[in-house]
Amino acid sequence: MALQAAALLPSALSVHKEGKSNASLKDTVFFGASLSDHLKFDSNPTARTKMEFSQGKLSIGPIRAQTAVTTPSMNQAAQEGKKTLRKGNVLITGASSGLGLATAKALAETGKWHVIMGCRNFLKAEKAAKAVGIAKENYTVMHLDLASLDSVRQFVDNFRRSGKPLDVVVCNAAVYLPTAKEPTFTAEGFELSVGTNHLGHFLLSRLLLDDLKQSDYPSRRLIIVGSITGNTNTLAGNVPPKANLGDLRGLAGGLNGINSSSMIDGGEFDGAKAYKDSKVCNMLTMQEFHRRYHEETGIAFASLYPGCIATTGLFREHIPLFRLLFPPFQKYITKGYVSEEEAGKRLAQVRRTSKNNKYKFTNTVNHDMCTQ
Ligand code: NDP
Ligand code: PMR
Repeated sequence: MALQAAALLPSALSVHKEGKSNASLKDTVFFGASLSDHLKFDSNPTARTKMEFSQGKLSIGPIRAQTAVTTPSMNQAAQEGKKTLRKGNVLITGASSGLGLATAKALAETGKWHVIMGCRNFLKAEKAAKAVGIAKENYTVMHLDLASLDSVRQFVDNFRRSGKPLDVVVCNAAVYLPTAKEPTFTAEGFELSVGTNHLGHFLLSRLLLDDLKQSDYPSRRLIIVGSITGNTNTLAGNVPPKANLGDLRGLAGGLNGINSSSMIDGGEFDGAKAYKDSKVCNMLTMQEFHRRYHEETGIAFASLYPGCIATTGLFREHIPLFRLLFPPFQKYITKGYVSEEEAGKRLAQVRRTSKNNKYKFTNTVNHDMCTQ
C-alpha cells in the first residue's frame, strides 16, 4: 500500500514565479545538485529532474512518499532471495543524541547490525554509545560534520578506506535555530540549517549511492528523517512560519546572504522556516532518488517522520518556556508525542518487505506520511 503524502507541500510544489527570472535557476533544480561547484556530481545532464519552469510556474510534479509501492526489478528480486550471513553495516548521521542514538541502540541490540555513527563530536558520540549500553563490537564512531562539504567528502574517503561494505544509510542529523535573529553559515557559506540538514546530506547520499549499489545485502536502504512541520497538508505544517521553497531563487543564488538571500525562497531570514524548508528538501530528495535510482539499483529510498520527540536536543536553541511547555503540549493536547526510544525503534524498522513482490513500510508511525 502506498504511503501518503510523505512530502506533500503543495505550496512549494506549484508556486507562482514572482518578479524576474533568475538565469541560473534551472541549475538548482535537484536541490543542490548543481548549486555550485561544491555540489556538482551528476555527470549525466539527461538525468536531471523534471522540475522545471513552465508558464511562470515551478512544477515539480506530485510529491508522494518514496515508499510508494513499486515492483522490484528482476535483479532485485534475486537479491531479496539471497541469504547474507554477515552483519549489515548501517551509517547513522547525528547518532550522538536523540533519535539517532536511540536508532543506533535499537539496531545494535538486534545483533544484526554494525552501526557507524557519523558524528561531529567524536568524544560525545563515544560517551553516548557507552551511556546507552551499545556493545563496543557493534559500533564505530567516525567523524562527520555535515556543515562542511569537505568533511562530508573526507568522511566518504575514510569510510571507503575502512573496506567495510555499506548497506543502509540513515540521514538523521539536523539543527533547528528558531530564535536566531541573523543567519549563520556552513563552511562553504550556505545558511546553516539548509546547509546541514539538506545540502550536507544531499552530498553524502549522492556519494554513498555508489557504495550502496555495491553492497550485496538483501535490503539496501537510504532513509532521510523528514518532519510533519514541512507538510502543509497537516495542522502541524500550518503553524507559521510555513515551509515554502518559492521559486528557489535564494538557493540558486547560493544561500549566502550576500549575493542572495539566505532563504531558499529568497525571503528574509527565519530560522524556523529554514528548518522546515530543509525538511521539505530532504523529503523531495528521497522522492527524486526513488524516481531516478530505485528501478536501476533496487535500493529503497524513503523519508520518515518519526512522531514528535519533544524532549530531544533539537529544541536546545528554543526559549526555556517553549522547552518547558512543548513536551506536555505534545503529550496531552496534540497526542503527537513519542519517546526517543519509541521513535528510535520506528526508524530502525523502516524497511521494505518483499510480500507480493511489492515494497511496503512496516513501521507504524502515526501520521499520514507513514500510514500503510
Ligand atoms: P538532536 O538534537 O538530539 O539530534 C541531532 C543530531 O544531529 C545530534 O547528534 C547532533 O550532533 C547532530 N548534528 C547537528 N549538526 C551536525 C553536523 N553539522 N554534523 C553532524 N551532526 C550534526 O535532535 P533529534 O534527535 O530530535 O533530531 C534527529 C532528527 O529527527 C532530525 O533530523 C530532526 O529534524 C528529526 N525530527 C525530530 C523531531 C522531534 O520532535 N525531535 C520531529 C521530526 C523530525 P551533536 O550531538 O554534536 O549536537
Ligand atoms: Mg507543533 C496536531 C498536531 C501537532 C503536531 C503533531 C505537532 C508536531 N504540532 C502540532 C500542532 C501545533 N504545534 C499547534 C496547534 C501549535 C500552535 C500552538 C504548534 C506549535 C509549535 C511550535 C511553536 N509546534 C512546533 C513548534 C516548534 O518550534 C516545533 C517545530 O516546528 O520545529 C521545527 C514544533 C513541532 N510541532 C510538531 C513537531 C513534530 C514539532 C517539531 C518538528 C521537528 O522537530 O521537526
